[in-house]
Amino acid sequence: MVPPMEEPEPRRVYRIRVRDRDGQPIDDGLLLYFKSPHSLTGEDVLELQLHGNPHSLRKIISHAICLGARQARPGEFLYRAYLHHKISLLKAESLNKLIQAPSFEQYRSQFQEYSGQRRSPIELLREQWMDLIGLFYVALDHSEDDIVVEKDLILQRIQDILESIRLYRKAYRHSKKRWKGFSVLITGPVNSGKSSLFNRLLGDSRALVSDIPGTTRDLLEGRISSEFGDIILLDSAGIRKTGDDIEKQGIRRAIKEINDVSLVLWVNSPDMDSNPEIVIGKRKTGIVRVWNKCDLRPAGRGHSDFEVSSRTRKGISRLYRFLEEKAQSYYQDENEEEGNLLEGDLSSHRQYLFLDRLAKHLVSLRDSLEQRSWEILLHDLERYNQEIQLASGLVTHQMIYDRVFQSFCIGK
Ligand SMILES: Nc1nc2c(ncn2[C@@H]2O[C@H](COP(=O)(O)OP(=O)(O)OP(=O)(O)O)[C@@H](O)[C@H]2O)c(=O)[nH]1
Ligand SMILES: [Mg+2]
Repeated sequence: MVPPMEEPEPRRVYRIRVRDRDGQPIDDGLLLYFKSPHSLTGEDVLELQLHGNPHSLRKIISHAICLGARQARPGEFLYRAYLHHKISLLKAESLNKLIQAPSFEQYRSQFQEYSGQRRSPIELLREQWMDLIGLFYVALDHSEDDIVVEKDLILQRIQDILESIRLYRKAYRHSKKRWKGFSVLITGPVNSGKSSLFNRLLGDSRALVSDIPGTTRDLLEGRISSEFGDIILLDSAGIRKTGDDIEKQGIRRAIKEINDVSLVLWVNSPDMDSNPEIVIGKRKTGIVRVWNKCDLRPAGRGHSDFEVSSRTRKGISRLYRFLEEKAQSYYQDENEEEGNLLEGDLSSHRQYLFLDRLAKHLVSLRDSLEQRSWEILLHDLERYNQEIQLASGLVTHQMIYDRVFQSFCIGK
């Protein structure tokens, strides 16, 4: 694929010409070689910088696969970096969150943690935890001397950690919605042109469009990157009574999203007019009625909030501007609220679950403080401590990490 060469010199940029199997040139680009251990993953890494045409890239990737390569699994580069001690688990989770930030404000806030300007909640809690263990050691080592560690002091420390955990978990529940971004569900009866509208708004042919009712059977996500933050569009299966199992599942997914999204676009058309009863039953506000296919027949007076044609583009830019305005006020409100929240936020659901376990341990420790000796209490603490080290990424545990990294984007 590249001209035969000796092992390239590490960290030097080479100009290359990529050829297909018949020797025909298909792209020009740059090649960089990072020799182990001085690379992101800690392994030998060959980086090709090519023009972004998807057709040439597909050809080059499939040729590389024929030569024995394979595509990276989700999160695999970071996973390998983690295995080679190039990055800690906390840092990897922080980076994953950084990449997914739906607005610049959120990105900036997360970057403070990622770049080390602000410590992560788990790091702060780990310190509080270490202080607590320290007190137990002092109590045990000096139980015969005149240094007395009051159980009240320990109780207070435990309460402090429990309170921090409560606040971090609360903030995370709140921010989970925020990190989802401004989301818009496109729903309505079958065949009304939901997927066509989705494609039109994205300026892309992402969703399949056909005149066969029931074409879309799953939730499809697309992002519009506006200057205020991302608009996350969800195309969904048309809502109707059906005997088809897969379609039923798709409809259930669409209905489930109705309460979770920021806004619902209920799309009707002349051939498929219906009331959004299902939606109205589930949420009272944030439902916008869109009349599509207005090139066939305009909507009746007062029938809809927006009249569009995904085919001729009529009314699309008005709807687009409306979504942008909604996104702007959504992100403004969210940023104002964020100011009232605790500094720092958990980076993953794993951390959220871990804090729940930690809180349970602390409660049982607190409850047994009076009856147990220092030795037994310390023994319990050591047991919990192993879990903390594991959760904060200091000890390898293959199964946990496999799960964590699976939720990352491909190759990141
Ligand atoms: N004339 C006209 N036809 C349209 C318009 N939008 C969509 N269509 C046509 O309507 C048919 C259905 O379009 P889709 O976008 O697949 O509709 P859908 O609501 O996603 O359909 P399901 O996924 O099956 O529920 C297709 O034949 C489209 O070409 C429009 O604005 N005007
Ligand atoms: Mg569809």
